[in-house]
Amino acid sequence: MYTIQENVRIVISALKAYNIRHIVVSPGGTNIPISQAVQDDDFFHCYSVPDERSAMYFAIGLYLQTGEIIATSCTSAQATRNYIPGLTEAFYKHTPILAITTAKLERFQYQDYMQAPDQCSLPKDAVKRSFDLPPIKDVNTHVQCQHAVNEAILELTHHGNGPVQLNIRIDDAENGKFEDIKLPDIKPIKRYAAWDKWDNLELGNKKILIVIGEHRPFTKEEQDAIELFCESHNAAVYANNLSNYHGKFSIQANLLASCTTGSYFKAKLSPEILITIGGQTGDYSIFGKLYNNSNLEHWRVNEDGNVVNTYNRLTKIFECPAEYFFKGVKGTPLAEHTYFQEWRTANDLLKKNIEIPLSNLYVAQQLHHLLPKNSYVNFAILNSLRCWGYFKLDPSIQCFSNVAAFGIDGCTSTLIGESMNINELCFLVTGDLAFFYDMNSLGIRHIKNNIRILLINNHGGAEFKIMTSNWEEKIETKRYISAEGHNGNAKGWAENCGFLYLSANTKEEFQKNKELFVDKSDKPILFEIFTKSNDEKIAKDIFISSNKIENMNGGLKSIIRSIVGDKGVELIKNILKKN
Ligand SMILES: Cc1ncc(C[n+]2csc(CCOP(=O)(O)OP(=O)(O)O)c2C)c(N)n1
Repeated sequence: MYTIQENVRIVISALKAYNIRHIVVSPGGTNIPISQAVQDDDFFHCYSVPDERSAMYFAIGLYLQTGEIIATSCTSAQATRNYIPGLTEAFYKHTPILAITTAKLERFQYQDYMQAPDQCSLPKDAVKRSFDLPPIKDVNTHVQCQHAVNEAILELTHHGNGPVQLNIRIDDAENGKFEDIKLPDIKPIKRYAAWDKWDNLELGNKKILIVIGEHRPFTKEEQDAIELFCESHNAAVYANNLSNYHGKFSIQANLLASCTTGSYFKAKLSPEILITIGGQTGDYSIFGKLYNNSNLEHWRVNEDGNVVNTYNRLTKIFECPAEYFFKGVKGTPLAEHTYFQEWRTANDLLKKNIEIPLSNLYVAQQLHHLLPKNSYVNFAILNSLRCWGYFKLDPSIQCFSNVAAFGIDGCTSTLIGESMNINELCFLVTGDLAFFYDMNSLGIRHIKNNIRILLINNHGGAEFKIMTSNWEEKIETKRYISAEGHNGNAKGWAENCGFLYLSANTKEEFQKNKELFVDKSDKPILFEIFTKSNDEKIAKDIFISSNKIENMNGGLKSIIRSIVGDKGVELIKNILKKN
């Protein structure tokens, strides 16, 4: 029998999963669901201490003797305040105490409601961190609670021990309701420090996908370590332009991830172990395929050791540099890399030489292979990033984008910063809203001749036209969503700032200017290409539909198509139909 309040049940289950056995309980009404759950469960060693001030010091004593993490539980109102003296001692004593406080719903705070003071406003030297668990109403609050509980418990011993507050919001209306329900299944997340033993990792011959987020170019040592790891395991590396990784087992498969259905991906391409390194990917396609994917568990490798559960499948955190991790995980070289082959075969079948209208995607298709070796390329977020992500650039080219906070506000400034101390060409691919947002940066007096700005002017945020294309009958997008009709063109400002200005309204004009744009010049160059926002969407749709892999036979269809061509496929279809 447990409370119907799921946030409480998650906490109880987590205490058991992380083997937190000792709990000091102070009496009260709001924490009844917790007292009820622990008092009849043999797993817990319960101690009753009515005075919360004393309870917290009592918990310190328990820790000093057992060396184990200690939990405490108290009711709402003044109870938490009386934890503060003991918590302060625990904070400076580096004592891992999980202070489970219970509180009224947030909407009652500061409303003269009974027993509803703000319980998360503890002094900064009382707990390392404080977590607030809302009542669970849907999948979002469910994930939020699970995440907070995991993070709170891991925080108790992260970078030194210390107390942590877990504040559970209790709905008074549900407080007296208990049912014959099971505790939810909580899988503890394990954090490994460099000095921990890693010998029971059970990598076996599992399918392993390493996803590299944004990353500055890899050192040879880093790349070698990843490659050796892949040699010894059935691993593939999913890298996009921002990963700046070009090892033997890497695959740039952004388009593939966009073109496969979830079921095909799960059957063929899904890893069993997902290892992530680097920063954010900015890559919605792969995110969509990995998020909540029940085939996989996620191992995060990062020096920060933070509980970053991007895909909602996090099971292990390795707090170390990537190179250290890949060197530390040993294996014997494999003869056959079936998993990598699976990715490569599917990826090689994609067609990119497709007729599409003048658009950002067309420009990427026509220009990506012409960018000089060793240049730098930056992408404004979303549309530009996605279009260019379908194409692999020369490995000597470094790529960046402001995908960490996803702002369109500083794309040009970032590029100009990159260009300062080099002579190689530095390209920016940007839309008009992003460009005009940061247009004052063109006036920075340090700008050199190596700047190349490719401005795709579709007169607004085409991204939102693409995003809302299925809703167009219901809502109008031009005025405020895509914000069309601002800014005109960049000619006057570009020339005022000493740029050579090129422009194109047609594919022919684009083709005529493209060589000049990627060549050396005694001026920085801005190339403005005017496209229709509808064509941005049409180009993307053609690209995706030409490569769609919808079911398990999709791969087969693509193989046949690659052998006999589109006409051949039609012919075979007709023959099959007739029979
Ligand atoms: C500072 C900031 N404001 C708003 C947004 C939301 N936003 C994301 S993409 C986008 C539209 C970008 O339009 P544009 O630069 O013209 O590129 P397009 O989509 O047309 O290729 C906006 C407004 C943001 N990311 N950053």
